[in-house]
Amino acid sequence: SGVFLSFLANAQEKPRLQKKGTATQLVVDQKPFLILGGELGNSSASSFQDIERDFPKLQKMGLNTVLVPAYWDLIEQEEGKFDFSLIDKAIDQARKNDLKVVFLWFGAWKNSMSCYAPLWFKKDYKKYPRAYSKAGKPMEIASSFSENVLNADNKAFGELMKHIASVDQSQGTVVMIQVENEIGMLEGARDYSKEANTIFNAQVSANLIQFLTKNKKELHPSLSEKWGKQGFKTKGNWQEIFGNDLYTDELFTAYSYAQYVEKLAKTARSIHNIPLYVNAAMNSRNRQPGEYPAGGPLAHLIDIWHAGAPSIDMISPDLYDGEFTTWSSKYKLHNNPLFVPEIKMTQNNGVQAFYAFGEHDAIGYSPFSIENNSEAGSKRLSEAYSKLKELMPVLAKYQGQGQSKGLLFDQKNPERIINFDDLKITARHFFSLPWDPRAKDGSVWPEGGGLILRLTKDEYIIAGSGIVVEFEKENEKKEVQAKDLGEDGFAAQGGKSQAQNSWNGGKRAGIGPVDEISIDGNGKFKYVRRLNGDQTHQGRHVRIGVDDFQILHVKLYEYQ
Ligand code: N0T
Repeated sequence: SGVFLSFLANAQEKPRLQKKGTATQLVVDQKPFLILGGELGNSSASSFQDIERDFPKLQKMGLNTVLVPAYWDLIEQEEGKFDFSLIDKAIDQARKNDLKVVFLWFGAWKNSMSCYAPLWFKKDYKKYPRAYSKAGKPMEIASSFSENVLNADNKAFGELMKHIASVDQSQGTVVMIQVENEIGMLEGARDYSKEANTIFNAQVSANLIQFLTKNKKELHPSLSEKWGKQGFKTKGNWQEIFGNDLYTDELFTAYSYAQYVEKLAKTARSIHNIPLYVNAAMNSRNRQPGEYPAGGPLAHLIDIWHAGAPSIDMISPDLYDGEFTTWSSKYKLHNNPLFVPEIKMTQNNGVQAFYAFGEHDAIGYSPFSIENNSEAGSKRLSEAYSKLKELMPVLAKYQGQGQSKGLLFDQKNPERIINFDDLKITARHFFSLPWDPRAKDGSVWPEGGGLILRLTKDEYIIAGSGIVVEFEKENEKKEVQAKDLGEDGFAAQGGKSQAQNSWNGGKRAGIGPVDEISIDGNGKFKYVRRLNGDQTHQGRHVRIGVDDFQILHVKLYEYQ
């Protein structure tokens, strides 16, 4: 049986990424997997009791994955002595609660700072030097230019990976690793230590220039513009090649962090080869490099990160500033899949998750400090996640072919028009229908959102919460929308009625059956109930109220 067991162990394929059209899928237990996640607050995985208390709650909330810090200071309190009991506890509790785990390596840097470095490391600042501000002030930020820093960090990280390999080789509970946390330089855009200054004033590495030259046509527009202003020079120091400004300092910082991270990534790959990513604090609110963590794995620095850290699979945004559609789209790039490891916890997380998967074929979505979710927030999220769990096999099948769109609406952006085939599909916030008192009484609209998936030319899945969708042929000329009518479909008041619609001939799109469905683990649709009459505005639209999440299966037809 030993032979048989080892066969089984080898047959367990490790979590991995695979390309499908324009999408990148995370494959877990041999199947494409969407991370319906949540990240623990920073200190919540530092005690057995907390882990035991919180993980069952997370399962109830509908998560399938939890993002858990792995703290260097607790793993290696004494130099060279490693303690993985908290890691084991998290893995054990995850298995008991049917959760997958992403470990976050809080190593040399956490939000730029080195607060998670063990005390023996912090105290020995001669051996483990700091980054310096422009004024020459040493900071609580380990220098990325120090071999000693790298070796100490890399050694502990390697031990962590060895430990994970030894306990998880045959199970695949740990699905990804985040290397460090929100790397980036603060107070200024770069380190001004002696080592850093020397490299800053020396020739830019030939490897970097080669990479940028080879990928010149596909560079991020902000980099290509900056480099272009200097005439795409290929020889010189950082300022000669990229110009003399703060953003050049930032490029330099990014490349140094990326090269450092590459060493850790290689260590991980050689021990236990599962997907690796780095996360970034955003350059939002008009801040300059150094006001936000400079040189982190930000979209405008993606090429620098790719050049320095080719073993990292993706750069992932931590989103705390709202405007989810704007910020998420910056990170779904031709060369980067979207994974949202952190997002501010709000009542809108559920609809945002739908949007991320529907619009960007996201790998996952994960609100921060998830164990502290309010009761109302937990309820919304668990409803959303349970529907997304059902949708998972269907989304996986259609990912990467441009068959789905995300919907996300609020008061300011209540509408989106989508074209598939010869259809014009108008999707709106549910409160664009003036029928619900909350639409007009001054209440702040909850975000409405979901996804629309084209199964075939006349068959769609519409899922989410708080949305209303109308179908018409592109060449149809409709002057009165359902929202102009009363809830009964009759003119709400004199003056605007369907009778005003002019007609230019041609075919019209009709709504056939609209069924609420559930979906089984193999992606098979199961009828729950037929929605018709008042629930489709007598065949005028398809909708999901703001208080529920639903999956609807819609068949269309055409008539003349
Ligand atoms: C995040 C988290 C945690 C409205 C902050 C976000 C986590 C780290 N940093 O709670 O510390 O470990 O990755 C920084 C952006 C906050 C902006 C808030 C503005």
